[in-house]
Amino acid sequence: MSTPNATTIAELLGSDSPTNWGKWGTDDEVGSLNYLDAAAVLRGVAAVATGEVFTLQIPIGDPEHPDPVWPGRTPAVRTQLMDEGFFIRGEEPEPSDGHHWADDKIEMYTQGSTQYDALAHYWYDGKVWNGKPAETTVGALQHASVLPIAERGVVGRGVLIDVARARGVDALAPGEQITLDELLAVASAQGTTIAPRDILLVRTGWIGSYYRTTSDEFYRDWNEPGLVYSRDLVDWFHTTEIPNLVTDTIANELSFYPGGIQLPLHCALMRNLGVAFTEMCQLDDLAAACAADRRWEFLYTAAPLKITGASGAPVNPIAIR
Ligand code: UVW
Repeated sequence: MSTPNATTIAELLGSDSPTNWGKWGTDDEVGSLNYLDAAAVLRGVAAVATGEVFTLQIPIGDPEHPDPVWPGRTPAVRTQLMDEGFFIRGEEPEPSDGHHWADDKIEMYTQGSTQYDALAHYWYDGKVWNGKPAETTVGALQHASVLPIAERGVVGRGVLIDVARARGVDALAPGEQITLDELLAVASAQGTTIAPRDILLVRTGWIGSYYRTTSDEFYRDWNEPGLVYSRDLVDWFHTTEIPNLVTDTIANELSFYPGGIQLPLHCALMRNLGVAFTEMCQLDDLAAACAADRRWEFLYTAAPLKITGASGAPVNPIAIR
């Protein structure tokens, strides 16, 4: 069990934290996404009622709002490499057939926008998802990179639990915690059943707040609000067979704990249970539509970019109500 006053992830989680290692074979790289079988896909399709479509990605490379990133990372930089200006300035020879074109490139962290984490993105005790050695991450993720998630795709029934709306705020404040009890109470107040194998979307309003404030304000006293570690929460994810946690924060959970512990749910859910993490989704418009007709279930679909060996990859998930 967990050690009181823990200062490491191993102490906090204890030696009996549940795992799904080996459940889908020793070489599995997509973990709890295996729960999204054909029946789960059809349950998602059955949740579509009105046909409204919501894209959940935040913009990449918006010069007005540099992409929000975990401190220490830098926002994406899009560079224009070719456009009409090159012809106007005589820097590009005129093609004989009259065609002109535009080209550009992006330099960015693979974790630097709305993104899927690879299951081997975060670990403790020298082992990543499914018990593979942490040395498999050296140079590139040889096991459980984002590529197998990208190749598989993610489709299922999504449910949105709108904690910010339930609290009557635009966004939770830094360091505010969401417990399992609150998550289930909000679901109940919404009249939403979180069924086994549902893709869980939790709204804090946090990323939406980035676009309404200054960078200084957003990054001040950095401690993202979100789900807080408890053994009950981990057991609930385990028994409810949640395949995918989707939130509107940069790292999907409360950032920091006493004792210097950072992001323990990355370890308890992603590394141990194989729950896929989708981070930095813009959920505000979807939430408004859900609140308008009090229907928080939908078809959720996503496929991150296929980047070999990467610890994450950008994605533009789609929710269809
Ligand atoms: C960190 O790794 C700090 O967070 P994320 O999962 O958002 O990349």
